Amino acid sequence: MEVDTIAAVSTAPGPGAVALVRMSGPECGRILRLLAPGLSALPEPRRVTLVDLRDPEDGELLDRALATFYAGPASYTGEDVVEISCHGGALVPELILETCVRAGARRADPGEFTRRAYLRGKVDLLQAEAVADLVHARSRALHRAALTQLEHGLSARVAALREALVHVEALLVHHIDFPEEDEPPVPIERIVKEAEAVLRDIDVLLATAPEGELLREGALAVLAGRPNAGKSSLYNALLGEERAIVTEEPGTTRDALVASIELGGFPFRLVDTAGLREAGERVERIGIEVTRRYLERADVVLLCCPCDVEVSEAERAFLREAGGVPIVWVRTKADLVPAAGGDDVVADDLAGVASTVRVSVETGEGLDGIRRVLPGLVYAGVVTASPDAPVLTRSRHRRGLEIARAEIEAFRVALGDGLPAEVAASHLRPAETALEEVLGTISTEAVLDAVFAEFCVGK
Ligand SMILES: Nc1nc2c(ncn2[C@@H]2O[C@H](COP(=O)(O)OP(=O)(O)OP(=O)(O)O)[C@@H](O)[C@H]2O)c(=O)[nH]1
Ligand SMILES: [Mg+2]
Repeated sequence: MEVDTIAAVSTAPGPGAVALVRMSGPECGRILRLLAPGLSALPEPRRVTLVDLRDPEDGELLDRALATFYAGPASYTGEDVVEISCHGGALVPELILETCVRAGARRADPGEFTRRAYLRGKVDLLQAEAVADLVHARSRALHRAALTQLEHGLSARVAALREALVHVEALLVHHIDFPEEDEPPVPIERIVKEAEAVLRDIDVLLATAPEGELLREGALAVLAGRPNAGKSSLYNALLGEERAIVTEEPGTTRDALVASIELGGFPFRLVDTAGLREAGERVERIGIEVTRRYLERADVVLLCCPCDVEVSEAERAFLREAGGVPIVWVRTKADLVPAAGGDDVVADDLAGVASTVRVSVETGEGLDGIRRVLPGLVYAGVVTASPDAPVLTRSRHRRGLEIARAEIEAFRVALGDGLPAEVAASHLRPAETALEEVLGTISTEAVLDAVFAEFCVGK
């Protein structure tokens, strides 16, 4: 395959002590030598070398930097790679990149290094995705899932599922045309059992998908309640900064505010909303409408009500009618009421409530309780799973496994209905294909474009 040499600044733009310029492709060794005329030969692979980088046209010094040459296939992309650690900032890395481009390299597309690593078999598609997740991770939970995926955790599981299917197929072939004098045919029941085992394993993985997909976006945790309940105060206290305006006036918050936050190692999008009430002027009413929309999408709701007021009928109804979404019943301003007092709701009202917490932003009481409670309510499966259990973090994975599942189920039903084994067998190939697509052993340009589009340039 004819490949060109790509180059990019792999570190984030902006001031920084050090930046990395990376090249991959057949020309990168030649380009390095062109930029570093002091080198009498290409540096030994994987050996960091101090070089003066110069503009080949006028010999002007660009930077004094560290260069490392990796000879393919023992490199990130599998091709020859050069990495230049230079001084950071807006100018130096860009100047070096520009010089590499003038010397024959092409500016890399987002994710192109990892795409080449995939195309050369250095990583599978799941590992390539894990690289993107690792770079974007804002919580320890996604960090852990990405590392597991990078270490082949998910790939190994999906590959094992595929192997198991191939085995089912082999048994079936044996069942269909065993030679007379050989062992007797494999009983259909055994084949069904093996197919069912694969279904169970797929279900275990699929069960991780809802939480796994949330790991990448962050679960929506909505602070709601009457005006003046202390929602914005709690929002600020959890974020550790004064992000929302707090006043003693009811109806302070109008627009919903969203912030990414890690609670107990898990990612959340915490939303502060306009207090719920019937009255209020136009802007506030619009704000309340926005609150309602957030409540419909919430993964968990923190319903706030001060300890020093009586719980309203509307609040009781909210608690009782809680749908599928877990609700945390938060009694705010706990400092105003001595520990035991202030709870006038009854067990009946609390039937649908997942957890109750008393908080005070004055004393800090209850804040840790919220940090502890929320991950368990949204990410229960991931919280209790072993740390290196694979998790499905993308709809791409889920869809692939769902297709495989449906085909295997159809296979099982067909055998159960006594259809000829040859007919049932027609479901196994599509199931295998679906798993191969998840792994990326087979892929289309469209899938690759979608996977690598979310990468940054230089990765
Ligand atoms: N003593 C005490 N006062 C609090 C506490 N939390 C909030 N307050 C006060 O309660 C008032 C309302 O607080 P906010 O955080 O603005 O309440 P809110 O629910 O966001 O109100 P709206 O945006 O109007 O719906 C302010 O005067 C806060 O200082 C608390 O834990 N203890
Ligand atoms: Mg507010």
